[in-house]
Amino acid sequence: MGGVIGKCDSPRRQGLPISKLEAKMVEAMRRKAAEGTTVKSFNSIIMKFPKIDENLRNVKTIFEQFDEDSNGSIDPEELKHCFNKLQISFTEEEVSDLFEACDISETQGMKFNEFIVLLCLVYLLKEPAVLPAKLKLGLPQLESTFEKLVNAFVFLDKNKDGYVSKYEMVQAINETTSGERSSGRIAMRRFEEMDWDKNGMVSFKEFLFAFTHWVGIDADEEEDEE
Ligand SMILES: [Ca+2]
Ligand SMILES: [Ca+2]
Ligand SMILES: [Ca+2]
Repeated sequence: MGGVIGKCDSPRRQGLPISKLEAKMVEAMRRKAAEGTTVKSFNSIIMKFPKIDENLRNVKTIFEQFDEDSNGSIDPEELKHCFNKLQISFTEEEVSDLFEACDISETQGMKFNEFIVLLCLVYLLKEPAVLPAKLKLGLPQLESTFEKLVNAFVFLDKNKDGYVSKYEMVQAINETTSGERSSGRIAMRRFEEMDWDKNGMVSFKEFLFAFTHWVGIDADEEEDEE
C-alpha cells in the first residue's frame, strides 16, 4: 500500500514555498490518483468538453442565488453564507485561503468562473464520504462533472505528484496524435495557457481556470447569449 505515493514528498516546487491550501490540494489529488483514472486519452477529455461546459453553466443559478446583493460577484461574507447553507464546514482560515486562491482578478469578489473553480476545489478537498449531498445544489450532474475534471487532471499527471509538468503534457498529447509534428507545439501552447504563474508546473487550480477559459466561461460574461 502507498507504493505510488511518497516518491515525491517535497513540499516545494522550484524553491517556491506553497500555501497550506495548495499542499492540501496536492495531497487530495494524489489520493485521487491512487484510485486511478477512467480517462484513456486526451481526445476523450476534449470530447467531454461540451457536456461539462453545459453542466458548469447551470451553476449560474446557484451563483446568482448566493450573490445576495446581485452585484455580479460573491464577496467573502456571501461565501460564508454559501458554505453555511451547504453545510460545508471550513475554518475561517480555510475559507479565506480558498477565497484568496480563487480571487485571481483580485477584486475581493468571486466572479462566476472563479466561483466554479472554488466549488470544484471544495469538491476535491472534502472527502467524498463526508461530502454533503447539498453540494450537488440540486444539480445532479455537478458531482460527476467535477469528477470528470479531476479524472482529466489525474490522466495528465503521469507521475502522480499532484502537478502537470510540461513533459507530462507533451506525453499526453503524443499518446493521442502519434507522429504528428505539430502535436508538440500544440502541447506547448496548451501548457503555457495553463501555467498562469509561469512556474513550470500546472496545479489543479490552474488547470480549472484554463478549462473554464477554453470552454468560454469568462469572468465578465453576461447571461447566456443565445
Ligand atoms: Ca455580491
Ligand atoms: Ca506530475
Ligand atoms: Ca503554475
